[in-house]
Amino acid sequence: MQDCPPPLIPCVVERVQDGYWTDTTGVCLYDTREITSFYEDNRYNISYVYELRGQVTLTNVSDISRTVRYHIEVPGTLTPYWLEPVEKSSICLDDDGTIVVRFEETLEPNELKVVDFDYYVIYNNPSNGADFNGDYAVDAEDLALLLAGWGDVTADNIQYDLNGDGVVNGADQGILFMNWTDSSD
Ligand SMILES: [Ca+2]
Ligand SMILES: [Ca+2]
Repeated sequence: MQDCPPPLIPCVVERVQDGYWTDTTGVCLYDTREITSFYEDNRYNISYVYELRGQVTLTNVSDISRTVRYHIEVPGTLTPYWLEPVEKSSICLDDDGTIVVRFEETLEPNELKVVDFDYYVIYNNPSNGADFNGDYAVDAEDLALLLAGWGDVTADNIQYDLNGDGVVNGADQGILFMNWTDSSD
């Protein structure tokens, strides 16, 4: 975990839900600089992997050289609290799970810079892989999937071979039961 850069003045953003992806368009117009962004991420569908990709355009509209900065900030509250990040590309993660991506370019008068980006965070899967349908619970739905994939491993059922011994059987069912999610309601 790290201390991420402090927030900047918020821009005008518009978000549209497009199935798995959330599409964001951002526009910041100031006297000295203009920033536009378009990106997509799966902030509302994080199932062990968070993905963020898109494009930011930074423009210096003043008549002196200046540094133009822009942040994309994704609240950690959109991530289930028990997901622990284990691997990430070069982005910042705060203690509360907030994801911050910082763009910074020093630009000459009227110069613009287009930045394409593609970032990810991989979270720990605390179910040892037994949450087959990715709904954050190991329950009867996952058990049904494992039972339907019973037998020697093929391309169709390999995900249910939790111990990797080439067969889906009672040993894998035992691992699933060990990771069964306690009911909270
Ligand atoms: Ca599940
Ligand atoms: Ca097995």
